[in-house]
Amino acid sequence: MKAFFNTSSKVTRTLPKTSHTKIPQLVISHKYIHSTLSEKSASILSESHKTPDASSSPRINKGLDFPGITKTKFVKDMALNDPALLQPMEIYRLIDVDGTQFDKSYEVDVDKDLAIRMYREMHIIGILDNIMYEAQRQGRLSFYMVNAGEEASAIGSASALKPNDVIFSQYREAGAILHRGLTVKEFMSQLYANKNDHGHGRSMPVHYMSKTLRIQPISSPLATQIPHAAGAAYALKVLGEKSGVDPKSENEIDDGACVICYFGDGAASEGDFHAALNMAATLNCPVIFFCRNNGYAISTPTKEQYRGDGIASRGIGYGIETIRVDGNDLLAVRRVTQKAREVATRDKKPVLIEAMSYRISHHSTSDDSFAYRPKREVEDWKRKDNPVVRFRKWLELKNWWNEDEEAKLKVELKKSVLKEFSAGEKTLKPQIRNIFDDMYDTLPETLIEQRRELGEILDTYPDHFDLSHFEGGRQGLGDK
Ligand SMILES: Cc1ncc(C[n+]2csc(CCOP(=O)(O)OP(=O)(O)O)c2C)c(N)n1
Ligand SMILES: [Mg+2]
Repeated sequence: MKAFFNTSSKVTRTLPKTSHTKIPQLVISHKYIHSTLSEKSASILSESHKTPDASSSPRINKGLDFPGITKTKFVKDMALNDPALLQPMEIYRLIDVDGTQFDKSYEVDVDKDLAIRMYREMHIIGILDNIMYEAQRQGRLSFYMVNAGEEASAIGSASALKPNDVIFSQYREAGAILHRGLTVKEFMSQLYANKNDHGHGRSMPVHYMSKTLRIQPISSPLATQIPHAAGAAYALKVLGEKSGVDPKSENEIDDGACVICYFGDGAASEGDFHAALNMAATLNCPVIFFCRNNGYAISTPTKEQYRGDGIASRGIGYGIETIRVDGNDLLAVRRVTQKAREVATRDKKPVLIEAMSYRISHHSTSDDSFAYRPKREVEDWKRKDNPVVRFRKWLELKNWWNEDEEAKLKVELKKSVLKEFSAGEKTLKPQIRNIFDDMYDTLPETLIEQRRELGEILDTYPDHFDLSHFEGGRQGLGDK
């Protein structure tokens, strides 16, 4: 056995001395395989991508063609493929931590209006987070999840989408939802489960949705959105859905709509993730899988979640074009998502993006992260690389932003978010009949019976059930 596994004599432990160490131009590609395997394996692969030459290919000489793999060679040297020898996938960065342009080869396609809009959105999310976190602490809200540290990933990616692209989100992508057009009032209606909530108050806070904006409802069980997203993308392709933009106005071809599916590194540990990626790859679904790798799944750090090269390496394994991006760099995220969108819609196939970031906040209001990570680690991240500060530095270098505007913006936004907060909190809850409605087209006998029983209980014990906060009060049950 020992001899069988002892391959060290055949394998050198040095990493390949190629150009892989420098940050590449924007390439979303299976070329990762070439750039990450040991030199020896990479050369085998690149040769195998050439048109097979019957005289030099032992496989063709022997007339063999295994159906289960793409074309490769037979070798005499037996060696295990050791992932430790692979170069980790690089991270694309466009703007450096100090706000200067890192990838100077690219002309940023964001004008002042869009830049300021996205910067405002980053602040709206921050203010929303602060207010709602405090509201939960004061017992005015049951639950909340903060987005801090991931504003750039959410807003940058959403800015690359077209109106008919469907958004499937996990829960920490409020920035994407805001950018798509959900108003602060709508956020508050969902958080307070009031009568204006699109979900009729049935879900816990942060489960946003909007049919008109094509934002699918957030679902608590992790990763369920990933196969749904693959399926939705397949449907868009089959139905030939357009992107929703007048091609003439944008001076471009409309290759159709796609799906973007957000999920965390932890969700990528679920079986649904694997099923979805394989389905999307084999059925050629136009879906952008957008993984936010923020280092934690609640208290489980990524180093305890997996041994491979993050989540990106899994895309390659499924034959999906993949790119890793600096998730704290809004403009880099926008650019890679534009590229991913182009590939997904034009070539009708999935693309995987892994956005590297750090979860600054506790997981949720039910979590105290200092029980499992040092405060110092969080403070370091906040200080050294904050996506909002990085974007602001870029804006300032362009002379599009200054101290005064910053101060004014914060006051203005806090005022307007607080206004919606009070209004949302005071608005009546939906009619109580909503707990029975919408699951079935016509209410079945069993549910009619349950509704009748509930009415009886409410009538028997009126002092125990204060229905004054629900629209229509007792009458809102709709049983009489
Ligand atoms: C199927 C399932 N298992 C466990 C949970 C509990 N849970 C909620 S969020 C979470 C961590 C998810 O981490 P990640 O996907 O990395 O997202 P992040 O919170 O870091 O943004 C877990 C384990 C759940 N909601 N669903
Ligand atoms: Mg995570």
